[in-house]
Amino acid sequence: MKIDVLTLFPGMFAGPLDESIVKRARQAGLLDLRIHNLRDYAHDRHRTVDDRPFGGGPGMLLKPEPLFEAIEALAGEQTRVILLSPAGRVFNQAVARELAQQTALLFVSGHYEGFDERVREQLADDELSIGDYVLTNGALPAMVIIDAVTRLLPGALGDDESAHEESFSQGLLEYPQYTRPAEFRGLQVPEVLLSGNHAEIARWRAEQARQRTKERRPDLM
Ligand code: 4GX
Repeated sequence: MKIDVLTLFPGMFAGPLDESIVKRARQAGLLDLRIHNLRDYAHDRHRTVDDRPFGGGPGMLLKPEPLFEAIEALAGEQTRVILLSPAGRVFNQAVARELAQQTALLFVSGHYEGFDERVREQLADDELSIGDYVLTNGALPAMVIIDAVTRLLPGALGDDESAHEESFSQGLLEYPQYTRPAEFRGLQVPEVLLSGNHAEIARWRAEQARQRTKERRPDLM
């Protein structure tokens, strides 16, 4: 998969995407990830990317010319262009699975009060939010989505990581888990898990997952 990111803060991307599973996916050639500075597409003396809203009001908007030039340069026929903003549809595991099917993604990170509306109308295929809170810009949302999508690319996970879509793919939260020792500071691991009775263990886990989901995330049920 090819992923391009258009941002005013390319430096924020150094680190999170150079570690762990994403690092390995890039090294293995599963993911071709490139970060681009929006300011490189502004051509006036001050490399201006923002301007004041028509009609007045507080704050600044990303102006259309650098965004149009950049997106037209970076997006191919097959590219899904995705704006990051709190006004987008809320990202979740189902959206991650959908994006993992695409050939190429271009994330456009919002900043200031947002984009000139013509960018939305003319260039965006999709607009995503990572949740109902306000960040300083769309760089972290882009990284969150890239991380969640990358681990779904075929071959990205090693054997020990593979099973681990459980929580949301089954639609329930995970059951409680324990590792050794069986007793720690007087705290016992539930007897059933030490029993070796696999049918009973499976039943216990399913029931725990159901209870926990009902208690913490009834919206998932
Ligand atoms: N999930 N932000 C974008 C600027 C902005 C404002 C309005 C477009 C429209 C966010 C989120 C998020 C803060 C990134 C505001 N862009 N993005 N930025 N939550 O809070 O995605």
